[in-house]
Amino acid sequence: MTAASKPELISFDLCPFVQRSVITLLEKNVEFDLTYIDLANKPDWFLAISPLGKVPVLREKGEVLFESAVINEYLDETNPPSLHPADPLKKAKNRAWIEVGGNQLMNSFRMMMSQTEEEYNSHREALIKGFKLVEDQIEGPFFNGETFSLIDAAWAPIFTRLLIVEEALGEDYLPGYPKIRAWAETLVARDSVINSVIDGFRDKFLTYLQNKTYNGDTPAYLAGRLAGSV
Ligand SMILES: N[C@@H](CCC(=O)N[C@@H](CS)C(=O)NCC(=O)O)C(=O)O
Repeated sequence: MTAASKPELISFDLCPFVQRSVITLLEKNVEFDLTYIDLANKPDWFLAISPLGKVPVLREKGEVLFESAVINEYLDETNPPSLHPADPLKKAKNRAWIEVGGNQLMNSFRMMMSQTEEEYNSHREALIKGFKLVEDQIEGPFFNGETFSLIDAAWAPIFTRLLIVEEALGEDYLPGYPKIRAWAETLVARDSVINSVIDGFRDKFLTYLQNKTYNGDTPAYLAGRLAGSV
């Protein structure tokens, strides 16, 4: 592959959805370029190609792909062997649970961005409830057993962030879910997951949460709890 034909992933440095695609590219040993943008100040060229104004966007062969799950399916099809289970029913179920992973990412994001303790507790409850049905789906050590799959790439970014915040706050976001806990720990220790985030991710992520304010300069709930932890 020549340098000019490398796929280009448009990214924001803390984005979990981008991380899903970076993990997939790394698992498949695909050479790629990462272009970072500031989501608070989206460049015109990005708005001109991104229908939803969201990252990740993959530029490939002069075309534009968006939506992390779709990008990952494309990367999977074009870079065999597939990271999906071969059985169509199992594959379909994996895709459905990838969708649940997107939902859980949003639940954890809402929890972390909460303005007040009340809001935080309500999002925390939704997050923990959202894990309930997943617990019985995991074969371990990965979702489908011994083999790393696309669904593992989709869920790993949730655990990258949750485990950092758990450790910083002394929280437990996986109470009574031993299989999810073991799955999370397996995923965050994997090379492709470790290498899918920027250097110093932990501190940058905690600093981002610490600096979160609302109504001008009121610290968000976790910003208050995390004060001084980085
Ligand atoms: N469903 C999308 C979600 C992507 C997403 O929400 N990206 C965030 C950053 S992590 C974004 O670009 N937000 C910008 C905005 O909403 O204006 C995917 O899976 O790719």
